Amino acid sequence: MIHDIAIACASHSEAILSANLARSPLLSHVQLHVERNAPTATIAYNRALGATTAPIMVFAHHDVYLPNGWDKLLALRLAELPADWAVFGAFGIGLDGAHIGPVWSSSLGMIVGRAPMYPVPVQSYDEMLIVLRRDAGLVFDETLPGWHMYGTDIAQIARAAGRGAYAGALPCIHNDGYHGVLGPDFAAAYRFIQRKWPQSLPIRTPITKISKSGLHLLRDRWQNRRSAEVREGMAVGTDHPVENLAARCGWSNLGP
Ligand SMILES: [Mn+2]
Repeated sequence: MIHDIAIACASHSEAILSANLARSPLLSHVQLHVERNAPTATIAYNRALGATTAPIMVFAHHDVYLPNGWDKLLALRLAELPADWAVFGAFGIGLDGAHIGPVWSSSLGMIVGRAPMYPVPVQSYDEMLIVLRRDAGLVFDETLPGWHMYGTDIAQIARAAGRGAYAGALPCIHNDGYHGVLGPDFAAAYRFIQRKWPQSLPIRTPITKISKSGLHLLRDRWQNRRSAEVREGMAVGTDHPVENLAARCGWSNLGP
């Protein structure tokens, strides 16, 4: 191992965990720390930080699968990062709004995000997978409620601390189910980011744009309801073996 890494996960379902993240081949030689029954995502992730010591922490959803060789690819990607990096992600939103990936999304039935030739500075992350460098000293903000937008908040925390937040080509499988309408918990996270980072607005996230007026929240909730049927049709379901999804993407072996 070039980098000493640990995987951290907040899970409410042993079934989802065992069908996805727990099947990742790297777990034969990498620690998996699972936080169960945490009240919020940020509390779960800070608990995981406190319970582990690895210098590189990979925070992954329980419905994420890391294909064979993924840790070797991560080591390559981390070696490409500028010295100021504190956070790295598999899917992020560039400062120009570009979607940076690529990752497989079962809810969308496709590979999403550009495959950049170099690490790209980002303003937010999809929460599916976030890499944190422990010696940057950053922690998640436990005043952020619920299970949304902690990927946006940690990118902003890093940038406000004068550190780099990047995304780059780190393929992985997000075996996520169809997402219903954006609920009040999503709106609460939106308002939180809006209040916390006024000088950074607008901030684009993978789902919406956080603006001063907040009109985008209303617009995107409306469009989200309107497009529910189309989006449900795009989702491929979560019952496909994750190894098969990786194989379909050509990602059965990511190692060099
Ligand atoms: Mn997920």
